[in-house]
Amino acid sequence: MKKCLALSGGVGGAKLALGLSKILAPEELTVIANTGDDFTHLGLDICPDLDTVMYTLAEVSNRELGWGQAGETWNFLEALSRLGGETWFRLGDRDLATHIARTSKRRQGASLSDTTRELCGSLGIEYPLAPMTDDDVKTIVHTDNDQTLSFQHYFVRDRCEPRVTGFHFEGIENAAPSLTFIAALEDPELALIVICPSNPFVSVDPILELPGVMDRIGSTPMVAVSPIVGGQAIKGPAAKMMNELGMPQTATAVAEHYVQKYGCALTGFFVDTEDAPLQADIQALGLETIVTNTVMVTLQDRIDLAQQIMDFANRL
Ligand code: FO1
Repeated sequence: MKKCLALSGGVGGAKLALGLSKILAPEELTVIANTGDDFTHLGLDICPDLDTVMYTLAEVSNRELGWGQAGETWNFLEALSRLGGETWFRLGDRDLATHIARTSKRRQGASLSDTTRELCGSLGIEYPLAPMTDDDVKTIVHTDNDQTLSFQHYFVRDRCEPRVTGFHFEGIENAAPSLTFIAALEDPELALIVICPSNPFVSVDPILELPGVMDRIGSTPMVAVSPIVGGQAIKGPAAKMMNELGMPQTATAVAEHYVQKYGCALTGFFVDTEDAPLQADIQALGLETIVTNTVMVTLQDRIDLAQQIMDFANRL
């Protein structure tokens, strides 16, 4: 059996995870989501990337917003606004139920992994989805006026406007991968690790930099899908961050970032047909470079990309 471990941030990763879930059985696919975006807001434990993947796998995600649930209503937020509450972080009514259910379970002592498993069960998801860690890891954004911002303040409150100079992941040195993550990495039938098309700096790096992850990857083949197509991110601030970090906004620069940090482990790199001219440069980094459609508009796009990735694993 060829098992796959998908590492995901938010929207882009969730799309590919859904595609993989359509061609693999539940015992063949584990999805690990970044938790560096997580924060406590209005007393609620919010886990954006976990929720985006969870709602996507349950096929109830709000595809216009990229977060929360389809058909969302906003009565809670309007009522909160009337009471002078904080409304910069928009919580829809259905989404609010997830945060309240999760927070209630967490306050009773449940781990984030156990809570996620219960929520996924309630949504009818058969595929294992787990946080990268059950410990507290927070992505902190460093900006050019020597400020540090929590991720959600940077991403939502300040609309990604501050110029970034770097990041650090508070608490990561004392954090351990979740048990589901470790079990997937140590599974002798693990055939492929997929770095989904997520933000390299704030979605992928927190997952791979967790102590105990890289040394467990060992010789397991790992591929990455570029989140940059034609110099742009499909969604989110990845290209803007690359520019501010002095990197070219190209798929090649993403490949270089991964090779520099995780070199030996990376075997292949998927770029969109628009970036076919970059194939030779990326091959020169020692990566088998596959050119295909990586822009997932339809469900079939998600499935086709997932199939291309598993075909790559079968060729190894
Ligand atoms: N992103 C926004 O740009 N604006 C919001 O108001 C917002 C609310 C929100 C509520 C719940 C949730 O799970 C995610 C939410 N996000 C919002 C996205 C969130 O900022 C994530 O960090 C992104 O998905 C980036 O990964």
